[in-house]
Amino acid sequence: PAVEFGLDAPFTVEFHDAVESTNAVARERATDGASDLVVLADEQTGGRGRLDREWSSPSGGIWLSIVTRPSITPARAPLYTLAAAVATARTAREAGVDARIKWPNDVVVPAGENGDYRKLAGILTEMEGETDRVAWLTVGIGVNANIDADTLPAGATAVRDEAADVDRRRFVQRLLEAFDDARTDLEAVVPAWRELALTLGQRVRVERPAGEVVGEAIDITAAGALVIETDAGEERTTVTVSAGDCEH
Ligand code: BTX
Repeated sequence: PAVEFGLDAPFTVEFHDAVESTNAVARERATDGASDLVVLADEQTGGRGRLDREWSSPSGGIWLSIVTRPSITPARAPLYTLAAAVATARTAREAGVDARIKWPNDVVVPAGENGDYRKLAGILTEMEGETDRVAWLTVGIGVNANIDADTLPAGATAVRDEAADVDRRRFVQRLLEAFDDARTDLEAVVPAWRELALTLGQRVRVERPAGEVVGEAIDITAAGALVIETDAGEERTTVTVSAGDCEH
C-alpha cells in the first residue's frame, strides 16, 4: 500500500510491516516497469547483503529499496551506490551520529584511531540492462536505527547507541531527499564521498575476483573505483579496483 510521505522528492513509498527482503520486492516491481518507487519495511525476515550474506533486519530499523530507471551506462552504476552512501551518511550525521563511509558500500562510525569502525548501515545495488544502458537499478539501504546494537551481529552499531532514537518517517524523508539530490548531480557525488570517507589514507586489503590487493587507499576515481598504492616490489604501483570486499 502506498503511503503519503510529504516528500520533497519524486518517490512513491510502499510500506510493509514485514517482508523477506525489500530488494526482492523491488526487483519484482522493477521488472513490472516501476520507477521512483520505494519499498519500505519495518522488518525483513530474509534481509540480504552482498554475496548473499545475511543482513540482520529486526523491527525498529530502516530497511528500504529504491527502484530507479536511470539513463546511464552500467559502468556508472557504482556512482549510485556512492550516492546512497553519501545520502545515508549525511542523514545519520543530521541525527547526531559521526557517520563516515567505508568503500564502497558501508556507512560506519569510527571506533578508535586505527581506521577501526562499527557498521551502521549497508547498501546493496542491483541492476539489469544491456552493455550500453541500464534498464533498471535498485538501491537497497539498511540503517540500524532504533535497535539495540548488542542484538545485531558483532561489529554493528545503531543510531540508538550512537545518538538517540529517531523519527523513522522523518529519517526516511531526509534520506530520500538527500539521495534524490545526489543522483541528480552525480558529478558532485565523488567529491562529497571523499569528504566523508574513512577508507582514504588507510591500509586496505581488497578481495576481488582477479585476486587480492593490499596497500594504501589513496583516492577514488570519477567512476567510484578505489585507487590503491600497492607495496609489492620496489616501485610503487597503483591498482584501481572497481568492485570488491574491502578491509581496513
Ligand atoms: P555486506 O555483504 O557488505 O555486509 C553483510 C555483513 O554485515 C554480514 O555478513 C554481517 O557480518 C554484517 N551484518 C549483518 N547484518 C548487519 C546489520 N544489521 N548491521 C551491521 N552489520 C550487519 C551490506 O552487505 C549491504 C546490506 C544491505 C541491506 C539492505 S536492507 C534493505 C535491502 N533489502 C535487503 O535484503 N538488503 C538491502
